[in-house]
Amino acid sequence: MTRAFGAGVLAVQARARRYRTEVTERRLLLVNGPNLNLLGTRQPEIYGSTTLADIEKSVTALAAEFGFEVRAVQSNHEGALVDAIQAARTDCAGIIINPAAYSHTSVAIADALTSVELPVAEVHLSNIHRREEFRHHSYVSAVAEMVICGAGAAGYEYAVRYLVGRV
Ligand code: CA2
Repeated sequence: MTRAFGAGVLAVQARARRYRTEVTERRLLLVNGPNLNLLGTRQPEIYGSTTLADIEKSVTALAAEFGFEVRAVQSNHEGALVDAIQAARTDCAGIIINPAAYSHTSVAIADALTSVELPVAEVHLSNIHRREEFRHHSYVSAVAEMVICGAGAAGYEYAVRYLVGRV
């Protein structure tokens, strides 16, 4: 009786694992941090004229070519970004993140990215190393597998190509 129950539990766990594996391999989390909701409306000389909606659409379309879904999240709030990253642990295969200003300040976001144990691609539209000194350091870069900056919106597409080839 105990054995049968035990076997049932194992079967359920095996099914759950199979399901989680399938889902995990087919979804990327795309995270954009504070003020990136304003993309395309101001400072086009630095950030270009592409809107965040354009970026989310092109990332989604490109990922779909490789059989991946995309969950897109933008928030101006650090805790909401941490929550979105934590939620990806069980159902995403990788994370593309532009942490925006939190790149330079947030140990919490870096810790969340470490804790989910997923490959992380960090994207910056501008070349942060050619800008003010305070933008030269990113806490996220230390936990990201790949970092791309200065390529504009195309940087997100490079990140998709990296992650789908990686997972
Ligand atoms: O170059 C990037 O992608 C940044 O992550 C953008 C952040 C900045 O703090 C980082 O140093 C580099 C700022 C995003 C602000 O986005 C705006 C977009 C349009 C208008 C105003 C702000």
